[in-house]
Amino acid sequence: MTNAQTLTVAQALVRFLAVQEVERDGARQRFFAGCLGIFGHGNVAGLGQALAQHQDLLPYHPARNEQAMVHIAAGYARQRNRLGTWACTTSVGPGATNLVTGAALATINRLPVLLLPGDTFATRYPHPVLQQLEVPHDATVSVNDCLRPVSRYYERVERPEQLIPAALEAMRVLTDPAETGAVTLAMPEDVQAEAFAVPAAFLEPRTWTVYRQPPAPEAVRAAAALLRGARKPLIVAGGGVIYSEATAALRAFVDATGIPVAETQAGRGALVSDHPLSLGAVGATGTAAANALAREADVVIGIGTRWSDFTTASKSAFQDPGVRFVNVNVTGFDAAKHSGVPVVADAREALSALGAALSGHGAPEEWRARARAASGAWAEEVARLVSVPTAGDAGELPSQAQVIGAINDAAGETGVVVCAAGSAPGDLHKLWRARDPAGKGYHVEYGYSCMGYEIPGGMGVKLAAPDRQVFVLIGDGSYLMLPGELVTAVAERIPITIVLVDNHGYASIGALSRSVGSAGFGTHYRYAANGSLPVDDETDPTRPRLAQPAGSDVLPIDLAANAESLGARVIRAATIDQLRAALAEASAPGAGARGPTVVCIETDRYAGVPSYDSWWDVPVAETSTQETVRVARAEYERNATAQRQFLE
Ligand SMILES: Cc1ncc(C[n+]2csc(CCOP(=O)(O)OP(=O)(O)O)c2C)c(N)n1
Ligand SMILES: [Mg+2]
Repeated sequence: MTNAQTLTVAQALVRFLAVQEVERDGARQRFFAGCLGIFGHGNVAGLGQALAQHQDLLPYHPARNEQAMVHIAAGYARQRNRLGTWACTTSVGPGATNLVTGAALATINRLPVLLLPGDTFATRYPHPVLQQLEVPHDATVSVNDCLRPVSRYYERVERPEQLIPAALEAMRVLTDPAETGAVTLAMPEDVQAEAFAVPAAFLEPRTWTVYRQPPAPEAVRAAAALLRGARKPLIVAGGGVIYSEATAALRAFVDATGIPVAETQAGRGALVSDHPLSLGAVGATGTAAANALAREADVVIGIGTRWSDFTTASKSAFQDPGVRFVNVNVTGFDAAKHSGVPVVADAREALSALGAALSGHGAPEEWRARARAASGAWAEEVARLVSVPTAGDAGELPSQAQVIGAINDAAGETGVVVCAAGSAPGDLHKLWRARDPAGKGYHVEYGYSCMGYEIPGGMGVKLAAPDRQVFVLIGDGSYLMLPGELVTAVAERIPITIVLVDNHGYASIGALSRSVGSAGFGTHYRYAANGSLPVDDETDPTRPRLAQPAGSDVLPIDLAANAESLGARVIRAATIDQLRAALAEASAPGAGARGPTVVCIETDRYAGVPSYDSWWDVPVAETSTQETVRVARAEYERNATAQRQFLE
């Protein structure tokens, strides 16, 4: 072959990844910031050698846990509106299977990440190798097959030549907004180190253009006809609005039509909170404003949303018997949901086409006035919640709402809040005042709601947007899942501020447990007393408290000391004033030179933010010897009658 170079498969892959670029609207950028990894026998000789040889082309950064490194890549990709990511390399066996949770998160959130797990020998000669799963009836199976259902593209590169089509397919999927997610190229350890003649063209810079799919004219006409007849139209903005950089187009559409906007978790901040037609969060964790208008809406335009059960309040949020949906989405799969008019298109293109088709026709003035009033009343409710301590049992401790208010103030217009699981995502969804016009100030991973995402996700955000301050809000439970990645933040000097909220266990699932009649069983980080786990006392359901059996003391865990021992700078705050001072100190110029700052604060586990006429379908036991469960079941059955199927 002419114009070919002899390289190992790993060397060819590293050189290929280093020169991939992505372009949208004429702006071009490098697609892979670098490669994250943890070495073992399955990748140290192949990819490890290639990465060492080509550090100048593709920077390598060691992580501490494989799941976490995928979260770093996903956080980065989301902050970059999917126009950039990282490759992640692992050994065979446990290193590879640790990727599964990260891959699922990326795929569910439709975020591009490239996974390069090592794999067992293509030749099979030395089998079984260390950490190999042997399946007696199928020699082609390895543990990496676990990655198939959570990958949008999967390939095992069993011959050197196979790298070329595999790498090209991987790039096609990663850069396609309709297909993107985790992409896995499993790399047998012998093949990684094998040399072959690599065509020069494979190693040349390559640009992947992200086209903006225009909507079909018939779809726009059908959607516009529905909207012209609507008395109570409502927009539900999802992550697609932000990824498409369509927030200005959304605002222009709203200003022209007067249609109010409610937001999903991924779409939160698509419209700034002080816009008079911004209703904020909708659904199970929705605001009083959005939930009230959703209940009555007759035409709902979902833009870039997958309609998760949190958004639809398990299909109970929209109660108009004739409610119809218009679904603007890059994927036909999501556009077809709820029997909606499918507008398969890029969000920005669709908004401008719909705006033109409506040519000034908008929502009736009465409905706009309702929306403005609800939006204003909600802003007042937020101000109340973040300032007044909602005294629970412990009384003295700050509430999580107050913590969120302090972070919101510290973040200003350009800071980014990062969160994923626990009670904080719901509180943030409701309370956060979104101020960044591009919608990049709010980053709650709620597709997979994965405990442990917060710290590595926040690191990815900071790497993607070094000029923004990043505030990670994390519960004690989530912290304990993956604290080790703090070491990576320290090693890489990534200056993020982590607010660690200690409420001695799972406030979120504790409240959910009480609502299904199980009194917070198994959700406290406390000693068992006489063989029994501590539970909550609900004699007064408006003021739950710990039943406090003697001996069920809090565990002697010092999370601040833990963070300190991993190399982070730690500030302990006991009050909201101290928290505000700590956030200011953490954000002071030069403060982050050493890396991450962890601000620890204890909060009142029982001081929750109310749920505003919403519901989430979590089935309650149909029969039980416990009276609390029977009461919860009756309530469940009453609530479930509000569920709708949206068949027309
Ligand atoms: C990896 C993972 N395991 C389990 C869950 C289920 N879950 C959701 S929230 C939660 C508790 C979170 O505790 P913490 O971080 O302390 O937040 P809090 O509920 O106290 O606000 C659990 C166990 C999850 N989302 N992710
Ligand atoms: Mg907790």
